[in-house]
Amino acid sequence: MRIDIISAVPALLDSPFNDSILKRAQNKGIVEVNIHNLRDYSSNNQKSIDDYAFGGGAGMVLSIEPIYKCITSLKEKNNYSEIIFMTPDGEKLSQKISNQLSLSSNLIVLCGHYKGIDERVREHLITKEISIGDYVLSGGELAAAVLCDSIIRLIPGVLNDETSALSDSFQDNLLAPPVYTRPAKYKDWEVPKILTSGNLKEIENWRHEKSIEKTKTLRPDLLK
Ligand code: 6GU
Repeated sequence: MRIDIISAVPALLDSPFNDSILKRAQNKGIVEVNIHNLRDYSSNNQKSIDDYAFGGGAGMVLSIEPIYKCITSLKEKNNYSEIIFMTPDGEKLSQKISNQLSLSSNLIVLCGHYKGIDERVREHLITKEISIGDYVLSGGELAAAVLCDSIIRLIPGVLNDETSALSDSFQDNLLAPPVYTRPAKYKDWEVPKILTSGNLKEIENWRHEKSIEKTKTLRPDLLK
């Protein structure tokens, strides 16, 4: 998979893709992430990428031209399953959406910034709009990093233990069970006995019960 992220503040995307699982996925050649600076597609001398809103009002609006030029040049070279715009008024991100997008060939992810974006971008260039929750961020970059992380970790071969993405919280509408590691006793705090029993079948049952218990308590809405 190839992911092209278009941003007015590309520096915000540096570290999430240069560490840990997302870096390893790229090093293994499973995913190629390219970050594009919108300013490189500005055609005026000042390298501006935004302008005043028609009809007045506070705040600058991202202009259509640099975005059009960037998206068009990418589409000439690659085929994309979706051209996604990160925006708080998009569809709320869920495990289901991430699962679907992880099966894509290639994706373009456009980060919004400032007050808004020329609506014609959304009318003519974007195929999907995604929000990461009901709160407002200063820009789409952090949201894009969240989206890409949730997608990339699902691609086969990215996680060492292939089953570990399947046992994540939300994959089966259940929260993940608690986990423990050594020491089995720390001060007065002991690990549930069953986990050190070596009885794999019973441990499996215990984990499933705990998942249900935890979901009932913390997220009963998931069980509906
Ligand atoms: Cl995708 N962008 C911004 N700016 N704010 C958000 C968001 C996205 N998702 C939730 N809040």
